[in-house]
Amino acid sequence: MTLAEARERVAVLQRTLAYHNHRYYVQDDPEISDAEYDRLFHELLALEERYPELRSPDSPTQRVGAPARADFGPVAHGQPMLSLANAFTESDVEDFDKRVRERLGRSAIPYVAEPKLDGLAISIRYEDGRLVQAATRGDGAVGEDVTGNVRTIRTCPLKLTARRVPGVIEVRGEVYLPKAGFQELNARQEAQGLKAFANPRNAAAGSLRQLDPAITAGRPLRLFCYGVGLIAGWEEPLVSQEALLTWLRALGLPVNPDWSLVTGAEGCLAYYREIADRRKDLPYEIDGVVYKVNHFDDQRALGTLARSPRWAVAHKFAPEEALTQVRAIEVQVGRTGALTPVAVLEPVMVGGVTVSHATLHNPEELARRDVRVGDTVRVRRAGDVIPEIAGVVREQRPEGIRPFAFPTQCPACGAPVLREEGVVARCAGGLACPAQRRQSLRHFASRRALDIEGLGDKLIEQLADAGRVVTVADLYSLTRDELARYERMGERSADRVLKSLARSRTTTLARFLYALGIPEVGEATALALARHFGDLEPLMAADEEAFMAVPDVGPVVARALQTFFAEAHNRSVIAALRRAGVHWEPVAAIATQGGPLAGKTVVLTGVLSDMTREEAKAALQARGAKVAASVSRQTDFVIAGRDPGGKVDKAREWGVPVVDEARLRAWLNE
Ligand code: 9MJ
Repeated sequence: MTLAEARERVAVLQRTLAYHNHRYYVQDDPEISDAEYDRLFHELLALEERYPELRSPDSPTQRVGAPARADFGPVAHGQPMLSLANAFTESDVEDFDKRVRERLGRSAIPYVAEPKLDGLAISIRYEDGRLVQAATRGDGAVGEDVTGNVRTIRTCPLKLTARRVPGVIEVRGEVYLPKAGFQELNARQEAQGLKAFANPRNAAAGSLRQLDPAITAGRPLRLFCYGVGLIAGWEEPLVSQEALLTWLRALGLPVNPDWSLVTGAEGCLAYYREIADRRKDLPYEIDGVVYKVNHFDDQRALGTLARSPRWAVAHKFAPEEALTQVRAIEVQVGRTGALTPVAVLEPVMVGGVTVSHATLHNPEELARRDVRVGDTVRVRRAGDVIPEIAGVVREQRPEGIRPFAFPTQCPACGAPVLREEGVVARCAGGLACPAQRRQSLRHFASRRALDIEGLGDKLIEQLADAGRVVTVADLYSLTRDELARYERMGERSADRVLKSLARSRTTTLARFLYALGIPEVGEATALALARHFGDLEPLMAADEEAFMAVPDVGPVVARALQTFFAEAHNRSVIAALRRAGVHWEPVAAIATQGGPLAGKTVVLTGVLSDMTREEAKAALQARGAKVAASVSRQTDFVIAGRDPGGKVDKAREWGVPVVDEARLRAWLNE
């Protein structure tokens, strides 16, 4: 090869590798296998070694690691984002209207009726007409920052177009994928060999939670606005939902045109029927309609319950059903060995989504319904939930088919199946069962547990089946060379897994407890345990009674905890994890890093009911917050107790979010 030829080849390789790097790290959507990438990479390395003058600083061989990824920091909503109570029947709607009439002491109530989009609720904050922040609903008080992604939604204005706009406005709406966009996206996913999304809602949610706005930008997301939260710097009163929708449009925001002003329950129900008729022709997916009392002074008079307003209700469409045949019944093995029967179905469309599996919950439920292979069944899907079998069409049962015989041996390992007092059937194999091994590894590595990126299903399956990784502690002895030899792996993937494993060694006690996969212990319980005991030693030394002293831990969970920690095998896995370097800060010491309060400037005002101002101040500072005496533009939140006084008015004027004591307590407990 001449120098000229080498120069040309190096240029091609550099460009090609840069492209595939971007696909892999940034788009999370590789086009070529790791092995192919490694081959190209090594070809380039060899050429650059032979001709050092061709090695440039921006060559892929000179780059270390992947681009940094943003995260979804917390955003406190200036006004809570409400959710809606549900109505399922006409009489539920009549009851709703009756309650409204009685409370207001009037009849013939005007309502605004709107289609209820099946998307993702969002709050978008404009300051002086410019989009400054967008957040998901979260728990209603605090959501996740998705500004970069919302900015890519083509129908979402970055700047309000009206001549006069409020100083601050939080616009509330729904991000969704139109039906056509959903089909287009899924066709693209499939063409690229990626998994199709089950429904438009999932697709919209997945798109909005992309770490790279470039990906979100490629998704055909849309927005409809239907409400407001905080408004500041705006003198004109808003009198009704009808006026609000008109005003939002005038500001340049997209508003669904299919709303209508109706009167009384009768008007609501007529609207419902009309929309139900038009549903399949609408360009967007809906799961019902919403009725809102039109006048805002009536809304204020009615007030809001814990999470949802008394002045609105979501009238949901009935779940959709379809008939299909049961091809097979499979028994899946969970991480704790629980066996779940699942019906494998002749694929069928249910409400616009293809369904091929339905859960049968547990052996008792399966026996009660007597679902058999070959049966014709009614499959039901309501909104987001996992499809289920609503019933068997007995008249269509073929002759001679037998009831399903629930296995007495685990289908994955052959160990005996134990039937516990309740309804659960469990494989007795423990970690000798490859299916349980796989599931416990999957759980351990999952995002909310130790978050080991790159340790995917395929790799877990190979590691577990080869017997290389039996307990989760074995993960930490994996080497680069060893990992790179597994199917679909390469040096790059091996490095990624090792890097994530190294990162996972530093964790929190709550995550660690959750990751252990103790039966009955979910994230919330793990957190409560971590807070109560502070560290692992006192927790492992506790007895049932001591566990019961933890908030929300009852006898069942206490028993499960004691059984788990009494088991010698579990203790040895925990010891091995610690020897491998897995560690955390004792809980009381968690202070200034991360957390919703780190680096925030807050102002306290009013009387707090379960701590003094000084105590609150110390607790806030311990979590990295700065506590200021007065409200300014730099203030992130005002925390208001009883009788708060002028600081809250000042906050509203500046558009600074005001949160209550319950929110403060939640943050302090985080
Ligand atoms: C949807 N999902 O289309 C509301 N919604 O109002 C409409 N949601 C809502 N309104 C108050 N049209 C809380 C939620």
